[in-house]
Amino acid sequence: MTFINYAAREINCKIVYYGPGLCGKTTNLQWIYDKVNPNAKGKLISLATETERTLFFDFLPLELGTIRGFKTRFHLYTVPGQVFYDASRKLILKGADGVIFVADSQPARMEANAESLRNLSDNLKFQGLDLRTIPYILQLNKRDIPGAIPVDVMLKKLRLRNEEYYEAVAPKGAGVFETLKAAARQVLIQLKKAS
Ligand SMILES: Nc1nc2c(ncn2[C@@H]2O[C@H](COP(=O)(O)OP(=O)(O)OP(=O)(O)O)[C@@H](O)[C@H]2O)c(=O)[nH]1
Ligand SMILES: [Mg+2]
Repeated sequence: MTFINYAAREINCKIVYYGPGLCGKTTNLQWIYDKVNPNAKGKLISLATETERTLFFDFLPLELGTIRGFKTRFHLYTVPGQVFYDASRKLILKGADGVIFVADSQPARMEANAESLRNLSDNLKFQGLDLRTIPYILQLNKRDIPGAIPVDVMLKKLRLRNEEYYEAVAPKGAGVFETLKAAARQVLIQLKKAS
C-alpha cells in the first residue's frame, strides 16, 4: 500500500520483483544499484545464502524525483525464487503497489516460469491483492542465452492481461531501467486514480 507522509512530503511505493529461481531478479537490482546516482539511493540490502541465492529478500530504496512537491521513493524488493521459500514470498508481497515478473528465457525453465506465475497469483490473493488489476510488468530476461525461447512463444504462455513487456539481459543492463520505469509509471498512474 502506498504510504504518503504529508508531514515529510514523501510518497513511498513498493515494487516487488517476482519469478522462478535464478531468473535474474537480484541481478536486476544489482544493476540498478550500481548505476543510480549515490544521492538517490539507499543501501542495497541482500540476505543471501553462501551460493548467492536470495534467502529472504533484497531491498533497495530509490528516489525517483518529486511529484507536486512530494518526494517519491520506490522500495524495490526481490523474492527468493526457490520453491521452498514460499512463506517468505508471501510476506514480501504484503502491501505491494506493483509487481515485475522476471521470466527466464531458457527452454528448460519454461515450466518453472509458469509455476512461479501461478504461485504469484495465489500469494497476491493471500495478501488481498489481485494479479489481474495490480500494476504489473513482464520482463523476458536472459535473451542472450543461445536457444532462448522465441518472444512470441513466451508471451503466449506468460502474458496474462496484455501487460507491457520488456526483453532484458540483466547482467548487461539491457531492459533493466525500461522495466523499472514502466512499473513505476504504472504505480503512479494507479496512485493518481486512487487520490
Ligand atoms: N546469461 C545471462 N545470465 C543471467 C541473466 N540474468 C541473470 N543471469 C545469471 O543468472 C544467475 C542467477 O541470477 P540471480 O539474479 O541471482 O537470480 P535470482 O532470480 O535472484 O535467483 P533467486 O534469488 O534464487 O531467486 C546469475 O549467475 C546471473 O548472473 C541474463 O540475462 N543472461
Ligand atoms: Mg535473488
